[in-house]
Amino acid sequence: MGIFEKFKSGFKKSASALTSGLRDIVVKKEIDDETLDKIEEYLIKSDVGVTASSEIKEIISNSKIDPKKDIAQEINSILMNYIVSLMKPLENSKFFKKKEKINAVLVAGVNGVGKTTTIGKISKILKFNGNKVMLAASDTFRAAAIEQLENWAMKVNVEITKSSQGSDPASVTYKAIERAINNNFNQILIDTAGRLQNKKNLMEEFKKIANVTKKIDPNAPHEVILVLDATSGQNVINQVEEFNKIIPITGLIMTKLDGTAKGGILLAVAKKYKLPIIALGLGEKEDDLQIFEAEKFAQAFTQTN
Ligand SMILES: Nc1nc2c(ncn2[C@@H]2O[C@H](COP(=O)(O)OP(=O)(O)OP(=O)(O)O)[C@@H](O)[C@H]2O)c(=O)[nH]1
Ligand SMILES: [Mg+2]
Repeated sequence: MGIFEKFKSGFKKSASALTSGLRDIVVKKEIDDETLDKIEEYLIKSDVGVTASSEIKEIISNSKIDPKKDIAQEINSILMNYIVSLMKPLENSKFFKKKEKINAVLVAGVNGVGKTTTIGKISKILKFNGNKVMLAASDTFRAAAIEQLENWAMKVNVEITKSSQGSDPASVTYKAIERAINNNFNQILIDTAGRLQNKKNLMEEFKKIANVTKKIDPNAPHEVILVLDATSGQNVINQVEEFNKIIPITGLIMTKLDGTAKGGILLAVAKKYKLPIIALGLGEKEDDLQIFEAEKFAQAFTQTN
């Protein structure tokens, strides 16, 4: 299976729910107000978000759709154009390119969203692009976290700096960056423990990890990536909001799009925050990461070619 097919099949649940849902609504030959309302309601139910849904409704209502054409298909292509124009500016493929200077990437997110797995997958691409990659095992909280990251380091053949469980995550981070700089690494990916966005002390600890990087390089962390789990639905909005308050997020990665019909949430996040989208997670294996491209996402989401 090629990467686009994988991407498309990963989205099957979200996309077929959406496209067949729309097809069921558009039964008449013309789009009247009742149909427009149903489309909007359906998009909101699909987690696309109120703002984007009402904009899409507006665009459909202002479009002169030829009743001789397949109306559901016409709506699908309006949806596709909408997604591309919203998300094209959010692409950031340069994230994966070779960096000349040290690039410290802090990876954050609530529990179990896929931070550690995503770091493994990202490392593989970064390394392939000629980067010398160091992982920092700064999740010292969960018992198996260090070992899990070590397994990924071994699998994709990159370095890791670790400490013992229960040690201070900020000090491991410091040690890892120092080691990376002294040994000419150009990428360092910092794995952090999962934390709920409403737990104040854990969010303070996160800030401390970010601040310690600045002691070595005032511009660090160069990237702060928030990992979001697509199966969490509307809750991801609140996660972006709260993490962003603690330290400005520079990019998003959405995982588990392979196992949910709730992929529409990415549109809602894009509309509300306009944050760069780095990549999408479509499975548990090392190659199950798609660098974000708006057209591909739109095609997969609307199941068009
Ligand atoms: N289906 C699917 N599973 C994923 C994806 N990304 C991660 N997972 C799985 O989700 C589970 C949690 O992944 P982790 O990488 O441990 O998540 P984490 O955010 O590091 O978790 P904590 O460190 O405990 O907060 C694991 O079973 C992963 O294999 C994805 O894109 N798709
Ligand atoms: Mg983890």
